[in-house]
Amino acid sequence: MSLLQTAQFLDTVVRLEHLPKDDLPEIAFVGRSNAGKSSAINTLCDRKRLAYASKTPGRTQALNLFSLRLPASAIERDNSDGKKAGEFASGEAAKLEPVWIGRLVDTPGYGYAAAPIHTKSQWDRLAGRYLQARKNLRAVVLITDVRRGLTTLDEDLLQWIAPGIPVLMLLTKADKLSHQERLLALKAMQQTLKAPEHHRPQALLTCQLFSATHRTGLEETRQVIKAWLLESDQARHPPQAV
Ligand SMILES: Nc1nc2c(ncn2[C@@H]2O[C@H](COP(=O)(O)OP(=O)(O)OP(=O)(O)O)[C@@H](O)[C@H]2O)c(=O)[nH]1
Ligand SMILES: [Mg+2]
Repeated sequence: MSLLQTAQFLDTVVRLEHLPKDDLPEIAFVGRSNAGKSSAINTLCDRKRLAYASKTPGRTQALNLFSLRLPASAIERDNSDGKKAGEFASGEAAKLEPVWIGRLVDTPGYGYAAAPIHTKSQWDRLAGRYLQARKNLRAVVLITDVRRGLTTLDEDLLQWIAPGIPVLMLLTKADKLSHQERLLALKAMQQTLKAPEHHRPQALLTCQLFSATHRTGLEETRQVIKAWLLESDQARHPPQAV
């Protein structure tokens, strides 16, 4: 088992004041409406209906929080027992007091109408303010449909997120393209992201092919998220109720 498979639903929040008041790191999943944010969370966590995915665009209207934990022994683990840090046998979770490591946050999608992100007041009030003001925000997973490339709204979003926050862009629904088309789309996106207007060092803005249905890019994405959470200064906390 690994970190993301421990995810459990914590809360649905429509006002920022109701977010948890601890300092655990949070990874936000953001992107256009219907891009596949909730499906990506479900696949990454190996669960069918953890986050609510739907054919109806705009299904996710609130911030949905999912807690991640590890048995204490898995945090500082070296390779001596053959397991990597953050991995553990399934029985171990039950035996040991868990340590809460952080949270995944599913956010409402943007992009119903062709207006700049900051004029969409409902999105702005909740997801927009969350992304700009939440001190727990450790990193962002930006979900984009591999067939659409980077839209103006996604570019707006990149400007919106503080420059020091790392962003992993998942080019999802990769199963909809042929192998060759996928590689071309990835290359094109890597090129696009080098443009100076994105104002983010390359190490803080990476992209990855992904498919929730075909489980493409799953392990790579899990590793990135795990590293963000376990390398975070805030990651080591005594067990606490959440
Ligand atoms: N083929 C394919 N379909 C996908 C993939 N990921 C998501 N979908 C489909 O895309 C639709 C939208 O997925 P969601 O995960 O609900 O998208 P969302 O971004 O959470 O949508 P909102 O919450 O409405 O913003 C659903 O019909 C999913 O089944 C994928 O990797 N491949
Ligand atoms: Mg959703």
